[in-house]
Order: sequence, then structure tokens, then C-alpha cells
Amino acid sequence: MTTGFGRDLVAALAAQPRSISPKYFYDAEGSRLFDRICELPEYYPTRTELGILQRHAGEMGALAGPGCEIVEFGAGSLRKVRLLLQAFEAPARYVPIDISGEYLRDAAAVLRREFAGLDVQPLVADYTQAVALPPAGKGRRIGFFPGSTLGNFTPEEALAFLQGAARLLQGGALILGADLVKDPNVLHAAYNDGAGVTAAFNLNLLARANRELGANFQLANYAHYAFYNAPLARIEMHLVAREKQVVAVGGERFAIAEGEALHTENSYKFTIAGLRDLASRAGFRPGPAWTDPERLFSVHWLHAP
Ligand code: AVJ
Repeated sequence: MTTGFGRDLVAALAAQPRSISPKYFYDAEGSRLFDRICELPEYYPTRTELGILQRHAGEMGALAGPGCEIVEFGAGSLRKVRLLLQAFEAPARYVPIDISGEYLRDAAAVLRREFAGLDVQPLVADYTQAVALPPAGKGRRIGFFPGSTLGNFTPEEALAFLQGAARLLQGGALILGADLVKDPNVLHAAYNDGAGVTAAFNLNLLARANRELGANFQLANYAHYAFYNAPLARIEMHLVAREKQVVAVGGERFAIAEGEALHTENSYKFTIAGLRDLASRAGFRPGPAWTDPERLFSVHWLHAP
């Protein structure tokens, strides 16, 4: 119970309404399920962002200039940054920042092999807190925050994160991926896939608690519930109890009534204008914004003066 997960889950169950950070989705099993989500026909963000990066990496390379340093916040999959590294002129350094040291080591080894002359310096850290980077080289420092992970933050947290990033990247820029508001039915389908992978991803939070914390959640008792909250422009994911249950977590017992929910994720959606305004308030000067023909997703170049 000394882990952050145990502490935060107990606090979440003791509170009303109940909510927990989506960062706890990503144990090994959760990361595997998320990779499957990215391949789903209904989940358009990953393939759409990859397409945008593919089409515009050349332009981004011209803006970045030679010998730049790429700092990735929350190094997820190597596919996206690889598109940048291939298109940029002699990138000097790649600094992926992630809390999972094991994943970072593997990813760093792959990229060192692939890009001779690239200095790969993984940083095990929580990028939502202030991080200390190695001293900058001659090229620009370019941040990379893809996947619309920014949407997991509340608007206040998003502003604070971007303020920190603007400071960190001074003289360079941030390449930011942001999912766009759109037909709510398209959004709904992306988080309610037919194969049930998103449901398994959501329920894995409870499975993880059973595995790691010796909790006794009856998974069949909880429904995956995801919907688009239009006034707040966000997808919300919840786990809703189908029956009452007394659950034991780390020596404490919690009575969960029928119909009670644990809020597991917010995924905010953006307009291009709204995102540029948010970035400006954080100290960036917005440059080009790229999107796909259907305007499903956006990638932004944000100068950090
Ligand atoms: C990784 C936060 C961008 O919000 O779309 C996917 C996570 N949750 N399906 C998202 C997620 C359910 C994803 N982000």
C-alpha cells in the first residue's frame, strides 16, 4: 500500500464522487490494451495523427532547423517520433521523458541502433512536474507531446503544463497533438468500440488493483461507461457498479452501492482556435496548425519565445 496507486485508490474510494487519475491504466497489461485501442477501426486519433505527421514532417523539419534536440513528454510509441527523426536535418539529441524506466531503456536502445549519431538520453521523471534537462546543444530544443495526452489534464492543469513546457523549450518550440471536437457520435464510438477493448482497458484498473493491491473487485459487477459530455467538451470514462459490493483494498473496506461510479478518465477535445488561445496564454506563439481532410485531429507548431 506504499505505492501511489494504492494510496490514490483508497483515497478515491473514500471520497464522493469517486475519481482516480487515468495514469493508473498503464501497467504492462494496460499498455498492451492501449496499443490494441490504437489499432481499432473506431479509434481514429492514432492513425490520423500519424498521417498528419507523415505529410508535414518535412515542414516541421524546416522549422526545427539542423541539429535540433527533441524532448518527448511521456514517450509512448516510437512510431511517431521516428517520423520526425527521419525528416529532420541531423537531429543531435533525443530526450524521452517517462515514469517507466524499463520502457525507456528498451526504446532508447532501438533508436540508438536506428539513428547513428543521435545522442539518446532517456530521463526517468514525471513530466507533469518540473524536470531538469541536460544542457542544450547548438540546435533548437523541440518538445513533442503527441496523442492528445494534453486532453487528460483539466483546463487549469493543461495551462500549467504548457507554461512549464514554454519555459523548458525557450528559444525552440513544441509540437503538440490535440484531438478535435467533432460529431459526438464519432467520439462516442471511439470510446465504445465493438470489440470491447476500451471496456477491458477501463476494467483493467480494477484488475490491476486485484493483482497489485490484493483487492477483491468482482470485474463482472462493473460496467464500462463512456460518454461525450458536450458542454465540457470531454469524453468521460466511468466504471459503474451493477450490484452493491463491499470491496476490500489494503485492509480497508468500502461499501459500493448499486449504480455508483468511479470516474477513471477525462479526455478533453479541442478546437484549433481554442488550443492556440490556450497556448498563447501559456506563453507560446502559435505557428502552423496541421489537420487531416476530415478535421478529426490537429498537430500544432508552437514557438517558445
Ligand atoms: C492516451 C489519453 C490520449 O484519451 O483517447 C483511449 C486514452 N482512453 N481510449 C484518449 C484512451 C480510452 C487516450 N489518451
